[in-house]
Amino acid sequence: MATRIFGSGIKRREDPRLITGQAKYTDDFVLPGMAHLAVVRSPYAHAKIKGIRTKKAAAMEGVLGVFTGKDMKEAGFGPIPCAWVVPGSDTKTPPYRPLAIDVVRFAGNAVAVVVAVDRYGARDAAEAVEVDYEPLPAVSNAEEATRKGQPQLHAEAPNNICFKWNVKGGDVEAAFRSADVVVKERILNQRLIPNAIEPRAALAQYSAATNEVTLWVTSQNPHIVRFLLSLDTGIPEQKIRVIAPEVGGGFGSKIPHYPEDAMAIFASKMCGCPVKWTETRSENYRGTIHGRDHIQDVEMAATKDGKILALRAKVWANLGAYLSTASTGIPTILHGLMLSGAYDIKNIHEDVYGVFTNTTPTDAYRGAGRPEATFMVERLVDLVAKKLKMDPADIRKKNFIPPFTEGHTVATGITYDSGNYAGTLDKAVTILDYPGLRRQQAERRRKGECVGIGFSTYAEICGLGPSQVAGAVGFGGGLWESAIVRFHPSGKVNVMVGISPHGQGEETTFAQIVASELGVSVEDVEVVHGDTERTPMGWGSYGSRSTPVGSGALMGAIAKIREKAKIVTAHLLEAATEDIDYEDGKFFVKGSPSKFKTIQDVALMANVAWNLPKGLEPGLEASAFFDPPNFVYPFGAHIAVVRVDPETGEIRLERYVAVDDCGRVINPMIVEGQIHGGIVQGIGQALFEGAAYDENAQLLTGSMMDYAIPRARSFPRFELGMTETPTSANPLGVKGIGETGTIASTPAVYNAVMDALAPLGVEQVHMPLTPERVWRAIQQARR
Ligand code: MCN
Repeated sequence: MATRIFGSGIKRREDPRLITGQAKYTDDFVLPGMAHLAVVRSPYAHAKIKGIRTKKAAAMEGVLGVFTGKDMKEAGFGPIPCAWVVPGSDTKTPPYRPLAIDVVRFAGNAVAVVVAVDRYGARDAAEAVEVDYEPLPAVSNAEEATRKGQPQLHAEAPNNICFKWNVKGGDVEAAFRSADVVVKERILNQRLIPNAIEPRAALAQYSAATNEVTLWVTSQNPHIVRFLLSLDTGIPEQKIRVIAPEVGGGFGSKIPHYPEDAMAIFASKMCGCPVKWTETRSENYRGTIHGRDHIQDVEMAATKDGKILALRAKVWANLGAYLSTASTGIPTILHGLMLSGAYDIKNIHEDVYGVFTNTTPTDAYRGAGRPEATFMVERLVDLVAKKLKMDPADIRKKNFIPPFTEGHTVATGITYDSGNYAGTLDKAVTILDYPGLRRQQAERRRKGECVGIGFSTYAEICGLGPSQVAGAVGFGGGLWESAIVRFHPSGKVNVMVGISPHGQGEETTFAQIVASELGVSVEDVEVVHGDTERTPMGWGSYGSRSTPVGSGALMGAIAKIREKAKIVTAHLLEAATEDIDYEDGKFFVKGSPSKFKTIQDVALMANVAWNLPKGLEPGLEASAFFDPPNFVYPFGAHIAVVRVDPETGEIRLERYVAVDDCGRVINPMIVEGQIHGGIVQGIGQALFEGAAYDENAQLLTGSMMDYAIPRARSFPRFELGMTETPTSANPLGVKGIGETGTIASTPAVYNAVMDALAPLGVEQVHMPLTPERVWRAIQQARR
């Protein structure tokens, strides 16, 4: 049966294999003669490598080889490329060698690898590698790292500054001069550690005879990894096959091309056998990218009746010890350009310093840049409201960009596609019964309870494309997508896509699109992704782009299939092609719907080619590329209700209302799932999570015992609503939804807690709002 393109909440077809343990992840692959790789990592955050003694390890039973950075360099393996260099900022790109040669720059920096016949032997031998280090002073705080006299990480980056970038729109100075009120805050948008259930892994099979390699890897974007590997391994791109089998969550952390990808290939080449590396959880905490880590000094200017005039900020963005694949783009393009949020703020100025420190490199973590922007704006809007004694909902409404469908250019220079911000807030406020809730709050406050209501009305940028903009903002790749739709003689379909979903559900939604648009059942459509040899080029799944950009390519291929099907039908029914119409899987002669061919009839005839129009190519297959004309800008209103126990500092989330708008919704069940997961991750930042380093830049939160991630029992049932404001940036009018929850929920919950604590005189607590921090803040305010 044909299905609807929008609004069918069909169940995710990927789930049965995932929840019954039948899915195959990188670590599940076992190849004949496969060896295992273990990585020797620096225990110091900053040190000179005086020497590495490998003999003892090499002599251990089962060890096939022990290799250092020098060996890798001699074998022609170069530094890991950074794919994003911010234009106009004089970005410093010091080499990121997969294995450090002279100096280590963060605790966890790899210095050697051991290959052995089994995993345990490899780990034991890795411990027997002796490295002589000369420890150096280390720095982990980005602002501190820029000060004189601090340890220097890279000779080419004086004062550890990788880049200085700014965004300016309007006349900020004049706006601040004319303002009635100015509010200021120093925000520490803390470092987070992504926690995908599946840790990273890489399995390389190199053939010396052909100089070809296959790499199974935990990646969100195998085509990008192949491209970058061709630059650092010296193996030509057409001889590299990258396969991302099942990937157990990424949340951005599996975008980068990592040193271990190159190490596995190098080891396979050196040892002449397939080599597998799988991360331990503690390696994951130190060796996989982290996210956020901004120090933000922010000011907002407004009139006395609550009209926001300007936003000014200075940000120190911690990049870690080296540049990861996309790290420089996050605090600049994805953060700085979004400082208008959902509001009409005419004057904006932000200076961003990208700073090297002796910490794990940072890169994209769900939301990437937009959570840091949204928190800043949403917090400052609340501070203005507080100062003016305005209701936080009213001040937002007063400053929203009015509804628009044809594009709206904000002070940072970008053009939002469409929006109706007041629409989502109105709906959220209705779901919540806001006036009633405020009355209840007043009542409960009188009884001594600390209850707070917090708002976050966001607009975000996703659906990453167009490629022209990617080039202009320094991204070293394209941002288009491609798709192939292939009909088999039996009428069944394969769809090959360049995107690489890893939990988001496009195997279902893309099948839903094909089924609805071509009249086949969802079960007859197989979506193939995640293998550079089986799929056409694409730039991957991140930045909530798979649907806005990937569906554009899919719709292009579908249109071509329909056109060809009309030609074949016209021939078979002896009619003119322009007289053929299509509806519900049937191609028929206009006005005579009983004279028709199904897509399955056409697929059979096109494939057997017994009776086709003269000159028409056999086969029913089409390929299309889609480069969107703009990004997409989803938006919404989230409201949190919390209760704080003033005696313990414990926070209980009582209600959470989220009304989001991601344009037209393909699969509401999947969209709600994405919003749920996103909200939880954002609240993780507000209440639980935070990476901490000590004065020697040692990670103190290096395991799940020390780094708190949210659990299901911490949350009430989320109350969700939707509005649908289509975009014109793609044929289906869809915007991304994968990150909105994370972007919106952190400030909503934070603002709610601050609202709860306001009567006690608490003005600021740095995230995460752990009971201890909240309790201390209450004690301090009481004093
Ligand atoms: N969708 C829809 N209608 C829309 C928009 C989306 O039905 N209008 C559906 C899509 O077809 C898809 C899902 O919602 O099934 C998410 O689509 P999209 O917003 O395009 O996001 P991506 O597929 O590009 O996923 C990336 C996004 C990001 S950036 C992070 S980080 C993240 C996220 O998705 N990481 C995830 N969600 C995740 N979910 C899981 N399970 N695991 C991760 O690692």
